[in-house]
Amino acid sequence: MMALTTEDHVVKRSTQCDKGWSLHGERCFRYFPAPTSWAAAEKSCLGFHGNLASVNNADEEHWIQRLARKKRTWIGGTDAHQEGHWVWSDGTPFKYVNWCRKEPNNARGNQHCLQINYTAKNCWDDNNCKVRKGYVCAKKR
Ligand SMILES: [Ca+2]
Ligand SMILES: [Ca+2]
Repeated sequence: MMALTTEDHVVKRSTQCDKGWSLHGERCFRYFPAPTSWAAAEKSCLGFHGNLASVNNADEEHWIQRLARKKRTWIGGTDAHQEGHWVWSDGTPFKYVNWCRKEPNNARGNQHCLQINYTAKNCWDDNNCKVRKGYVCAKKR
């Protein structure tokens, strides 16, 4: 049996994702289908040393849409800290957006978390954070 050097391990880690995670760009992504509140989903992602996914461009969004099988899914956007001020839980600047028409509408004054794959257009909606749905985590590879 050939012994792996430390260097081999380093190379492997830098080019691949952990089992169950998929590489896209510089990050590893994973879809979790179990219905989960937004806060519990973020906590789950933190447990993997990641966050709920941020989306920075249309290419990344299409990747995440497919990963989530076009189902309504939590990702890392939230305006819970300040109404109307959307941030990503991983600290990425909130620049790219794909809101559905008339969204975010903060319905009933109680929608502070971002779901994707909303309506046939697969656009974004703000929803009640306590609603349970699948989620996508992302972390640096
Ligand atoms: Ca809101
Ligand atoms: Ca809404």
